[in-house]
Amino acid sequence: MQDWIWLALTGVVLLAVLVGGAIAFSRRMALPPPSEPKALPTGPSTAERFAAALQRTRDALGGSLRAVFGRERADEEAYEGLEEALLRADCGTRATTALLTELRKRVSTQAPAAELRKALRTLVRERLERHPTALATVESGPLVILVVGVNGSGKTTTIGKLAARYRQEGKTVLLGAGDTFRAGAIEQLKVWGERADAPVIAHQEGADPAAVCHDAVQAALARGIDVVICDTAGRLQAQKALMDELGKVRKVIGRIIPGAPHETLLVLDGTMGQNAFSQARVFKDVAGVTGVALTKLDGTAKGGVIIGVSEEFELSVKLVGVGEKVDDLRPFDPAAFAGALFPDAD
Ligand SMILES: Nc1nc2c(ncn2[C@@H]2O[C@H](COP(=O)(O)OP(=O)(O)OP(=O)(O)O)[C@@H](O)[C@H]2O)c(=O)[nH]1
Ligand SMILES: [Mg+2]
Repeated sequence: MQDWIWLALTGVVLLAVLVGGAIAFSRRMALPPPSEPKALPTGPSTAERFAAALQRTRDALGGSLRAVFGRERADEEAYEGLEEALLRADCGTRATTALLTELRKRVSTQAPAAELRKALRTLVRERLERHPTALATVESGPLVILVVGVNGSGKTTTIGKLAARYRQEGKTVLLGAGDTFRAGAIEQLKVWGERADAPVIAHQEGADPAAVCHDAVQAALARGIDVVICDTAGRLQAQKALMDELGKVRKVIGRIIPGAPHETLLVLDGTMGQNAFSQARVFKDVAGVTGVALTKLDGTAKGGVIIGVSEEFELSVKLVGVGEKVDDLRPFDPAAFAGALFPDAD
């Protein structure tokens, strides 16, 4: 009889240990919990943020444009003034030429120069709308986004903000700490991961970035995550070996999910001006860039880069950074951008 009681007691204890262990294990594996979307702090609308972020660019353009638009006729001198102003705002020669050629067709030299303002606004919007500005989506399985760019352009910050945006939409997000090169990079991404409520897959400093991205995508698949965003170390477009490394990362990701990465975002520092053009040229070729995130628009008078890069490389700007905070990333909106750059009155 006593043996029977001991046997039953041992059975109960064993069962409790097993069930407890299973619960603890499943909690650890179920990352992230299907928690409610994290709301971003509500702030001004995209149009307002664009207008504020483009203040410096507008100021730089302002004086010369006022003089152009104030002329009696859209004559040769008006066009010369316009050309100078667009080049100064870093639109680049190709975009400037294309804009002026089209404007000449739309606005007669006999028309008041004031008509140029509206025509330019419409034209800039139209040209920017030629390329899709929305981020890629996938039917099923994780959407994989690879983020590349030169040192300090704002990659990690943009990843953090983007993760927060997806979380706000109710999507689950996982981050891959593919910058194993710079000291503190992994920690920085983890801080953003915590802020955005997105787990981070990381290896040691110095590890192979392709291996990290591999594990991140695998983990996202296994956990049924909606979006995986992989960080990479900053690299100069002239560093061949480092540029080639991006090719390897892409290949490894593509082997797990054919067609991935679905989006390769080139993060360009908006304050860089002309250098952004050479970055876009090399990264587009080597890393298969599908879109641009232009950061630090709030701190630059060179916002025309958006027009230039989009025109020259047929690359759409998809995201714009307008500050350092978590909600300071906006989907690119050509109408809001053109409206803010060439307002009806200034
Ligand atoms: N004002 C402003 N600052 C920004 C923006 N985006 C990023 N930054 C700042 O730019 C600096 C560099 O950002 P990171 O995200 O660390 O850049 P990174 O490209 O990851 O840098 P590396 O990893 O060193 O190559 C940080 O101080 C950011 O706060 C933006 O849209 N506006
Ligand atoms: Mg970084």
